[in-house]
Amino acid sequence: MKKKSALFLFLVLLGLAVQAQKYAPKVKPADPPKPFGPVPTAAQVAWQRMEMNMFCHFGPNTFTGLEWGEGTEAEDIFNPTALNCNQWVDVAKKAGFQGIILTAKHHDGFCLWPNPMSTHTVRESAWRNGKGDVLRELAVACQRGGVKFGIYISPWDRNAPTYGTDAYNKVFLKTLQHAHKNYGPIFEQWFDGANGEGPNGKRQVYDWKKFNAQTKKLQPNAVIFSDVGPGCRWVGNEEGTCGRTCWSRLDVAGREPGKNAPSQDTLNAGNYNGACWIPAETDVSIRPGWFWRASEHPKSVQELLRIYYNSVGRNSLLLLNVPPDNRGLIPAEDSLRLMEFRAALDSIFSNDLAKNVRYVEVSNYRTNDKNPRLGYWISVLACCEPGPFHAYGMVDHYGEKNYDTYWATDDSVTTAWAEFRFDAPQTFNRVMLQEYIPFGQRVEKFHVEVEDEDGNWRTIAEETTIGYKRIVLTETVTTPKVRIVIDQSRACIVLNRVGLFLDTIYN
Ligand code: FUL
Repeated sequence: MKKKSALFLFLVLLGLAVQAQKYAPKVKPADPPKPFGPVPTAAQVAWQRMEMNMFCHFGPNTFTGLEWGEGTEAEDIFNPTALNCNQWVDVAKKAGFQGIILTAKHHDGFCLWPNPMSTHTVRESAWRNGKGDVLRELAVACQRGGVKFGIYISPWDRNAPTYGTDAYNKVFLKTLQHAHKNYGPIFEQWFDGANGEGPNGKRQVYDWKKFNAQTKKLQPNAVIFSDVGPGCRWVGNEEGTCGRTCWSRLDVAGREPGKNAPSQDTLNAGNYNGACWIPAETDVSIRPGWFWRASEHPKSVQELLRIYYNSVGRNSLLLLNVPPDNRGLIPAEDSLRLMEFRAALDSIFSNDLAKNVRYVEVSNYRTNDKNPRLGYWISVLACCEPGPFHAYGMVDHYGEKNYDTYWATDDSVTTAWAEFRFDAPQTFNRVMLQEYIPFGQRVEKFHVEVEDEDGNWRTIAEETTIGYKRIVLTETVTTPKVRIVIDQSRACIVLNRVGLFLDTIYN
């Protein structure tokens, strides 16, 4: 009987809630915000959301121990004894990488595929009697494993006889064409900015317009990397450190990779008023060198976590180089280190304490309601949800999974706060924030406050930009209330995620 009456009460309440929803005065939802400044293409948004990709430097240098091959190495030098790209993909997947980029041709000019424009390729080597093709093996393995595939092709070529003349631009275009037409879709084309002398002592004047135009035509979804984009930019160093202030905007008019690229500081922080959307990519190696050497070893988990926080946590994508060895396999010590890194990331980020939020209040949100309710209890009943644009969308039951729900303020409101309350105090030291970048990057100053034991608000972090993702490292706090305060935004605020985490590993 007791059970029955509880059920009856529940049904009555549910009925009332549904009725309340039905008869609540209907307010037409506000319009979404307008984009601000340059905005990413759909391909750039998809690219940024990959967050972590694996770089593979592999070629003659793997066998000679050089970082920059001379271009005169005998083709037979390249002779991996047990190449298995499925193993690379397996390691990448288990580590949580979404894509793999292979150095199909490094500065020494050696091509890991039988490029008809060159006589310095796998075809001329004794490896698999000249029938091997690393690009093919990796493209197939990536497709099989559901990992995206990207290509690094160095414009600088220390082997090509035509390098330094007009003819080389045509050779390079044909080289790109061959790689872009025969190995399926690529998600990123990596153009190295290094531009030294060719075999005849000359430097090349590159035809970047044609290189980019042809790439866009043959691989429309590929994000093009270089010092100046157009798809994404070098972060300005190889240490794995993006600027604490990082705009995904850059001015590139009149600039070219490797010649008059922006300064390394500018690449690191972007341009506040940059005319183009060219986000930062942080490329760094798990080992001291880019290529494998028996004498070198992978970085520690602590160092990898530092790199993660300084790249993914600072509005940049992380491209971590994990070089295969002279057998053509990712060495066990590197894959073990990556598994430890993955386990550390999972232990930190799999438990988002923001999921425990019970009440969300904002100082403002976009609504046509003249007297809007600002605070909401997180509820399972749709009738008690505030509709789009309340900060509720950053933490509710669909907020984390649904990238496209966001808190947005009125057009005129560029300073605002969102408060998150819990039933019981939560202990954390990482605050994750995300701006909804399809509408551009806006926030230039924010801080985080928590309520201390005496009921006073205390600031635990003050930062500048957010961008696609910002992870703020704070002291460890235990609190029932957290406030995200946006002090300055360049247009109305648009945030789609807040996360709170406890990291007990990185120090
Ligand atoms: C640099 C190159 O010179 C290095 O060898 C490496 O490939 C790195 C990713 O880019 O510019």
